[in-house]
Amino acid sequence: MSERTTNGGEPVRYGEEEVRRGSGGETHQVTGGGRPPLTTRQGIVVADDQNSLRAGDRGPALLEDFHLREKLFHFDHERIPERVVHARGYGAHGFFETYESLADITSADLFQRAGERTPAFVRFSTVAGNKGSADLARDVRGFAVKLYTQAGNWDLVGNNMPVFFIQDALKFPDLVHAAKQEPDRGFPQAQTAHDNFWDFASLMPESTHMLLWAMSDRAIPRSLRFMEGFGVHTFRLVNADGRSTYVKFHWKPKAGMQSVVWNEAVKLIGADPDFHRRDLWDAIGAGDLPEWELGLQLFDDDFADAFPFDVLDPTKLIPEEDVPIRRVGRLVLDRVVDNFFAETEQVAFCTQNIVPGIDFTNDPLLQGRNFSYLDTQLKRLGGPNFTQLPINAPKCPMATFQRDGHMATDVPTGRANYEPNSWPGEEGGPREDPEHGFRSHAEAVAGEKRRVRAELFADHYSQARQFYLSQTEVEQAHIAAAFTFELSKVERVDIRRRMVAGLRNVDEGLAQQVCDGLGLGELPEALPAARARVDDLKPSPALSLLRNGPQTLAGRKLGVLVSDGTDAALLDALLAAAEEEGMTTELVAPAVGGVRTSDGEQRPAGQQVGGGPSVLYDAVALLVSADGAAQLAGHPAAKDFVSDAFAHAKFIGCGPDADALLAAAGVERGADEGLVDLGGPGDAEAFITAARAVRLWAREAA
Ligand code: HDD
Repeated sequence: MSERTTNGGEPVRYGEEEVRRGSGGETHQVTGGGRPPLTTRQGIVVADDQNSLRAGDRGPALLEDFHLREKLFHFDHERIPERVVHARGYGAHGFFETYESLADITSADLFQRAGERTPAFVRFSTVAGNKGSADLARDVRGFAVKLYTQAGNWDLVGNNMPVFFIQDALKFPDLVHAAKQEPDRGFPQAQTAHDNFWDFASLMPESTHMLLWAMSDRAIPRSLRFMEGFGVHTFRLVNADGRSTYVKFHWKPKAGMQSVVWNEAVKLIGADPDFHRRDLWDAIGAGDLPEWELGLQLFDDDFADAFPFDVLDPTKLIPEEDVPIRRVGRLVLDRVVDNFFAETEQVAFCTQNIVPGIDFTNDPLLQGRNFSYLDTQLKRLGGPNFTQLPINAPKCPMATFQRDGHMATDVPTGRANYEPNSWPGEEGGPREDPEHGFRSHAEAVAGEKRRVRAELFADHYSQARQFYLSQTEVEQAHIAAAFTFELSKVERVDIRRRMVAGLRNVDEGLAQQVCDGLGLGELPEALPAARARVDDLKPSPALSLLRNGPQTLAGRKLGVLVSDGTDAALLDALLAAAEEEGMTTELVAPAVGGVRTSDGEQRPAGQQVGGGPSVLYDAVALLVSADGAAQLAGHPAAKDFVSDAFAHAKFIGCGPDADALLAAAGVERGADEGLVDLGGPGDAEAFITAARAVRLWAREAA
């Protein structure tokens, strides 16, 4: 043990776990107790991390203080450019498990052996907002999957919507400029509810189908765990004989789909800007592992030729009813990141990362993406060696003659850094492998060099209409409300009118509702359509979120409002029923310290009522004592807890003594079947069973 004196005059001892004084007299722990010594980046052990080196007690800092300089230098360079789109994201590790061999349709190594697991990393994201924006913004969600296969990395860089705004990558910078904050004023942040976006969108009829998706509740998912993912483009699978099959990739959430309503999203943005990432972190931490099945839609040239749209057009989908989805494996996320920056930030996806057995098509959006992703990483990650970062490096053997560059961490050995070479054995380095190496599908290509779009790309409204007609009435109403909300934020009336004019080509009823909602007066004349609509497209029930809801509360969260004197038996019965269902539960109390229940026990709360609004939960219960109800009736946040849950069509379990609170919130006990009494035996189970519908949409329509 050693001792020394700080400039505060206090003795300090080293060796065992000790405390010492900084200049302000505060205490700090020093090394010992299993903690390693703090060092500089050069490995020099730091003796004092509280005071910079100065000449005299009150003198200037000294230039020779390498610890101070190194620490500030590194801090000054901590930030890297955020992604130009999809800046806000959250990732997790997991694996993909193959159900059955797909050797007949693809030679891709990961699809050869049933039961085989391939490590995976997934990053979910919003598109338009900056890195610090809120999770619940109305936006498309990125769904980027990196699969570290034994034959190299395969990145499936998709979204939670199966189509896209534009058909040609040349328009991507315009789309993103229009969607992000306006350049002169630097706002609005993380939303498309502004003039520039709708100006562009209304001038680009090809965006119509995607706009319908973006204005649907798909754009405000309840959880990243409860949304679908799509590879969007048509890709190819190629088997060992070189035979190609077209494929569309789908991720189907095992937990079912679920979104929030817009008013809820607005409140969630304030209540918890990290709602989605916290949910993912918590679920994985609790062992409730998020899971998706990989679905393939497989089709051939004959189908493609007969399909009324071009399968290379990324603004079109192929309805599941036309080409059924074959489920071929599952993706499970089982590990949160150790370090957000090292993994989630530094992960670099690229549509060009494909493996033998998978290939591109000529989708013009995909072709442009194939350039853009590699290019953007160079800027964002600062050099060509980002592939050597652990999160990006393949987990299979890798050997290349690419050398040097900024931050190279590989240490290649051997004399040859070129080929062909005549150095023998290992000295000569790797060689190409005609048998196992990647070969492009030998597609015949011919044509005049021109800037054109294929004729079938010109139908911008048929599938938009099909999507709209495939929705339930509730979903259709939400779409109309979303268009109305967004266009109401647009200042220029001519832009509002132009958009409504475009919507007339989708559905007159929708256009009329939006027109009325905007107070536009007369419906504007419909925009001319470049190609006549195909009007006999059958609705596709698979496109409806509500028709594919969970019918279970597993993985969902119950919020229970409690007070001192809450009936302990009722509370325990409810918590047990919820846990039996696979829900997580949280007590919301007047103070986070908790409440004393009727059995005299002190129960800590997860939230205090001001910080635990009902938007955080999928269902709520009011298990307050009569005194508690009376007190909370005067508490604005408690009243909102109840009235919001009601307005958001949630199921509400009403304890026997909750009347004063219900009345204060303007909610009548038993007014509909979503208000379930909790009091007698079996009530808790009955409440959970009823709440499996997740929302009582009839309440919204009433
Ligand atoms: Fe993109 C990021 C998905 C069109 C250019 N894109 C990015 C991410 C996702 C997508 C999920 C985030 C990756 C991550 O988490 O790191 N992008 C899509 C989908 C598209 C699409 C599904 C249409 C089907 N993207 C698209 C086009 C271009 C780009 C047409 C350019 C021509 N995308 C980029 C990018 C980003 C990106 C600028 C920003 C950060 C990054 O790549 O790594 O290169």
